[in-house]
Amino acid sequence: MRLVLVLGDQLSSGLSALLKADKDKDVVVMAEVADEASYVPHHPKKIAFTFAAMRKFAQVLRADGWTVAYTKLDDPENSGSITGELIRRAAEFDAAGVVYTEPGEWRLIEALGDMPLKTHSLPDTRFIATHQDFDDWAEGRKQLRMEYFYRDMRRKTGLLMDGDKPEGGKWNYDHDNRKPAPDQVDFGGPMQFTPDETVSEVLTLVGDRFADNFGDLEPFWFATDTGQARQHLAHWLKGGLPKFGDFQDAMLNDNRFLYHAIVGLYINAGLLDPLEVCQKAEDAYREGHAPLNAVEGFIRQIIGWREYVRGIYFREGPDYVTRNALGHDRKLPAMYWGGETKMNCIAKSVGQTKQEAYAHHIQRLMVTGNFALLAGIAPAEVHEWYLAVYADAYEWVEAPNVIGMSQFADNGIIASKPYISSGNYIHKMSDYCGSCAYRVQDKTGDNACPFNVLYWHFLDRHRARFEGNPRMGNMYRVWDRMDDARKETVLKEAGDFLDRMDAGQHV
Ligand code: FAD
Ligand code: DLZ
Ligand code: SF4
Repeated sequence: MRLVLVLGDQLSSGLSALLKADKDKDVVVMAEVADEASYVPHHPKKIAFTFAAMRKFAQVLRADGWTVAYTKLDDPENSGSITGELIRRAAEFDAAGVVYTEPGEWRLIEALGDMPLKTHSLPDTRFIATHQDFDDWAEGRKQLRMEYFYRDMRRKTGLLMDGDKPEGGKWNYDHDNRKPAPDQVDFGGPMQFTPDETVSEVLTLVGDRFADNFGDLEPFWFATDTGQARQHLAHWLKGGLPKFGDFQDAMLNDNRFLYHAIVGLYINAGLLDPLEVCQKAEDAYREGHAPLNAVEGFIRQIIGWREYVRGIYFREGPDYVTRNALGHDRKLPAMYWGGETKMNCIAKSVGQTKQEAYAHHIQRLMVTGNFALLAGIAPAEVHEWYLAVYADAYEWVEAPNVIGMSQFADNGIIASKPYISSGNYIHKMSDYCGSCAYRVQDKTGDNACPFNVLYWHFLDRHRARFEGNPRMGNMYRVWDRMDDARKETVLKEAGDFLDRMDAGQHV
């Protein structure tokens, strides 16, 4: 007999390791372990979600006839690591070896490969593109543009295709998306689930063991099994999808979710299948329930961006997370861990992250990510923060988004130019600035929005690298037209702001 490892983000009945195993002979190993729960200080909601979903998936497997050796975090025998549990279970069952589906993180891939057991690693077939598919696509290209990769994924899946042409005649309808924040949101947000017995037990455990981690454990409302995740999806397809595209980039003080799907955590953990999710979104379009701009935009995020960033993570290798092309070395300020800040956009994005283990894409990219990049925070610290605080964060998807897309630390593999903006963009897309202690209209002075001065500080200090970038020429031309006294004031105010922030002052 062999052991079949099922990790906390592999909770899918169609997992390649399960398909390869023999239900009558093999033993499934699942383990809640200190190593996984603390390699970064995960948000307590993320830990509770993972453990609850693991426990429920073990019940499903048992009901389906599998023998499951499940280790709870507080089991006295718990060795504290995935490899430790496999070695212990191999001795217990006299197993000939371990079969597993490739984990989504180099750290674990390496640890499993180094075990003193016979191992058999299988590809993770829950993705559309294999590593080979991605490498074949990337090979010989000067620039790895997501848009072209995405078109291949559309052809491969047949999603939103009209023969060999894209539905509606265009591949990408982003032009119709990205409207500013609406006055009213007519969707009530994600479906919320009352904790059942399994979830309640986990909440007690996590509350006891991870009380010091950043993040509110309760109220806890996530779906924790496939049935619930499907109900949640159906609820969103009906009420959220039709306006998903229009308001994809908008941010509001009093609405954390707008029209977002909040499905990343369910897909990444294996509770929902990405193709099933996309197929249901396409059905909504074909039935006339949702417009093409919304459905195409949503499907692009999943078969485009999600697959693309995974391709980059595995192509670039284990050192990707240590890259720091811009040489940034500032410490992550306390405001990211809930410390007070006068910047309302940061306070709101971090505040909802603390409460929900969730922020949507533009909050991640253009508020917390933008600020970290402008301020020159060490990318490794930014990466650890994102990996810890979001319920959908696993390194294969988080690192390319943070190291690459958001912090430009991979020197432009993912982003052709840094995602930076002054306060103006945040003002246009949100209602944050109206209730901020700073004034977004002020370009300099005591009350000026810090993004306004940091923006120029960033461009000025990285001039040698970016002034030749054709997409950034305009920015440098505007800077160059400013008179010297004004430039000096901007740079001094930005420097003073960073000094005050470093000194732990309330900025
Ligand atoms: P929606 O906005 O409703 O989008 C639908 C789905 O599309 C998402 O659930 C996700 O599966 C997929 N998707 C959208 N954008 C991306 C993207 N850029 N990369 C990969 N998948 C995408 N996503 C994660 O799943 N885990 C992360 O740890 C993560 N970290 C991020 C860090 C930064 C700095 C940025 C800018 C983005 C990050 N993203 C991450 C991508 C994106 O922000 C989240 O997938 C999304 O906010 C999840 O919320 P949702 O399910 O409501 O998504
Ligand atoms: C995120 C997470 C946490 C918090 N805990 C566990 C755990 O105790 N056991 C487990 O098998 N998986 C856990 N996970 C998910 C893993 O960290 C994830 O499988 C790897 O990071 C690879 O993506
Ligand atoms: Fe953020 Fe500046 Fe707007 Fe304040 S004024 S919310 S700091 S962008």
